Amino acid sequence: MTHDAPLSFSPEVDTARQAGQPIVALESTIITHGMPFPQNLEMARRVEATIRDAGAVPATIAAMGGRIHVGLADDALQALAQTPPEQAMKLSRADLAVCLAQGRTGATTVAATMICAHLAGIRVFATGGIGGVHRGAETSFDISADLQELARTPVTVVAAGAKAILDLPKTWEVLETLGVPVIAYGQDELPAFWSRDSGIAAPLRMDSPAQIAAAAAMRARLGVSGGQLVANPIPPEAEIPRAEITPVIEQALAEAEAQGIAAKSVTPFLLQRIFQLTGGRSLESNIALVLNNARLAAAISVAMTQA
Ligand code: PSU
Repeated sequence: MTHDAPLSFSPEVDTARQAGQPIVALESTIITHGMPFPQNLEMARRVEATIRDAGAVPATIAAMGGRIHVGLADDALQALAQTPPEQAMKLSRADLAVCLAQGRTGATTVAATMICAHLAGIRVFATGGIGGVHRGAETSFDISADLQELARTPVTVVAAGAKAILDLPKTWEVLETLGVPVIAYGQDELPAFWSRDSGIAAPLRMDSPAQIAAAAAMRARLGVSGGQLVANPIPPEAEIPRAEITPVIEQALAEAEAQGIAAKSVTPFLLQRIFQLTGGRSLESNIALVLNNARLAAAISVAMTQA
């Protein structure tokens, strides 16, 4: 590799790397901008424990003090969880280097976490839901950099689909155009974050971690750049059915528009508003789906190291 990235590994992740053990990358924007304190901290700890229970090592990623931290000690996780969103940069491909060069604190989105995971040699990453094409993108041009990153960086991302606040059909269209394999796990339809179904047929379906690991390995052998997206449906007991969540999403979107919320603030605003409108239920679902994705990502990383 030709890069000279300022990476700092936690002792646990460093040991795992040297031993060739399975590692799962985790993002930090979900902690700083995606969930309120203290549920964000509890979620982050439970996700890490879930990955360890499944036989892999968790590596939560964040930028601090001019370095990319890969694996956070519990005190760093706590500090991050208590950082007000306006004090942590929400990092994507465009601003990761700036944050590091200025020694600021930054939380990594899906796009930035993929870049950092790849630099660290980690091939699998678990999150909640990726960013995508925002509703009204035909006039706002608001499309998450997550999509472009999936097309460039060879990391398998496990998510419960794209967040249902987005324009899901347009999001899948863009991923198809970009050549990103979108794999529904264990069902024929794409999931829709809080809901298991979206009404949209999945382009690809796989039913085991081994199949997903084999697909990533073959892509590497072909020299085809980019990652793959595994769309893992939320467990049935935790879902909010589509008919119930749709009017809530529409209300939150209307409020965001009326208040002129734009750019990086849109997703955090909508998640927070949907949390209020559902009396906290959307957050419980969000945590359940992240844990479910962590379990699958760990199984994929185990399958990759066995291949
Ligand atoms: N998954 C969640 N909650 C989140 C995110 C993912 O359950 O908050 C974050 C990820 O970091 C993702 C970002 O990259 O939301 C997308 O933000 P935007 O729509 O502004 O690109």
